[in-house]
Amino acid sequence: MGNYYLAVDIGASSGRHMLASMEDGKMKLEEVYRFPNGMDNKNGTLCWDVDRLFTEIKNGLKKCKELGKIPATMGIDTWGVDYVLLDEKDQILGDTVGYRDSRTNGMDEKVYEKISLSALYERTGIQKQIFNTIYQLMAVKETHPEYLEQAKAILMIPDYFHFLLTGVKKNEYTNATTGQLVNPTTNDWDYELIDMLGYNKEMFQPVSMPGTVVGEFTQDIQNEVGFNCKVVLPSTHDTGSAVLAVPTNDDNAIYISSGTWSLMGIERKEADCSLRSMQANFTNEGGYDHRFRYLKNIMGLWMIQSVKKEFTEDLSFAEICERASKETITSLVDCNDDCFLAPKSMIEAVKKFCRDSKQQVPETVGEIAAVIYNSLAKCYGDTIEEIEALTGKKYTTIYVVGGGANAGYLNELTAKYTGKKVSAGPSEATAIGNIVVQMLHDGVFKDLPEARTCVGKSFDVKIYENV
Ligand code: ADP
Ligand code: LRH
Repeated sequence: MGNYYLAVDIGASSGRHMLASMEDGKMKLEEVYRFPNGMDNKNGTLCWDVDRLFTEIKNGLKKCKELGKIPATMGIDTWGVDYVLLDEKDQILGDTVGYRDSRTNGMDEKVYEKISLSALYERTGIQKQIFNTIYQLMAVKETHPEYLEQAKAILMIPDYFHFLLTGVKKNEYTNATTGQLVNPTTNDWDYELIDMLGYNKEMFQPVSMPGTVVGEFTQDIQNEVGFNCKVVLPSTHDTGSAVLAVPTNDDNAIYISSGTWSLMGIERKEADCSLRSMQANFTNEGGYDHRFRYLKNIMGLWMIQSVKKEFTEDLSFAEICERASKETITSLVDCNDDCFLAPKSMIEAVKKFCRDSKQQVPETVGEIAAVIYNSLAKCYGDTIEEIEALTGKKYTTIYVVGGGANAGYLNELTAKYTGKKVSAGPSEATAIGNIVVQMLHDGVFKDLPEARTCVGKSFDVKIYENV
């Protein structure tokens, strides 16, 4: 038995500790701990409870100790764009506001007073999302300029947890790029842009690549969890990790990292920061081995997660899929409409969209879910057409990874609306991709293609075809 490697993968809807080891040339994965996640409404502001999340991280580490499975290395990934500002005593300044909070409303205009939208895209390659770190920092500058002045460090959420574990502050590259403040040619902070916007340059740490050692557990953490461990940076942006576990080395593969969001795109060696690409709303997120994820953010299963919470019946995701599959309603909504980002009621938002666009208004659980699943799949179909037009290539297979790979009904619809073959799985791609980088660091694989081949033979995938 070789080493254990631990991925702590925290998505917007849940977090989990996954241990991996190699057995007979295959990767074996074991879930040791899972906990819920979501933004809390704190006096009208949507916030992450980072203290609770850190307690959960330690709980999962204690579980490894209990099982007698001590990892050689570990790394944490989370959703992108969110961060903490730390003062000189390493205390968080203000709340840890989540990306769905409305504080960024109008912050785009404030940013464009300093730099135009197209100039911003040209120098970062990052798609405009009103919640990008660049706009969040503008909201801080407008409402609490003193926080920016006092800040000695800005750490993205996984960077912050790594700091709490090791006492070492690092800004990991893949997650840093989601903020729209990194230059895709130098792969470093765009200090000129940061200056232009009047953000405090001093708070940014040097950018570190995935595979870099952060450090070992502090003595306090060792005492609390019962062991020491080396922390190695994975691709700390969850999407960056998920795409590393797409089980193919085919350059003509399209993936959907399907969870709270659906991230649909391809991998490229160079960023496309052209006007055409900006107009199509594609982004170039930084990845492991200088591979860019050229993709589109699609609202994703957040819509299903939200209606599930509102349904009076307590149904599983599988049951919701089942109900939807029996419906004949043909109404469709535009999943990327801002009205679905953080509505008071997702059910009402979906109904209103249908009503306003003069389509049948869904009423039952099955009808509401059917409208959402069909609309997502339709959006995948439209996005493929855009990718094919932008790259001038034809693609045959869509690789769906993440929790959404379990949604069989959605996979069938995806095959139907795109006309492509759908390969679904692995559903724990993010944790696997996180571990892949740790294993590459440890010399288990010589390079990423070898790791992806191993992922392909270690985990089951299901194929869906439009018949
Ligand atoms: P995140 O990492 O963003 O929190 P996950 O990758 O864990 O999200 O994916 C969670 C989503 O996967 C759920 O919101 C749900 O829609 C979908 N899902 C998971 N299991 C199933 C299932 N058995 N059937 C249908 N959908 C599922
Ligand atoms: C998916 C994700 C996505 C970001 C969003 C904030 O979890 O990281 O890539 O755009 O969350």
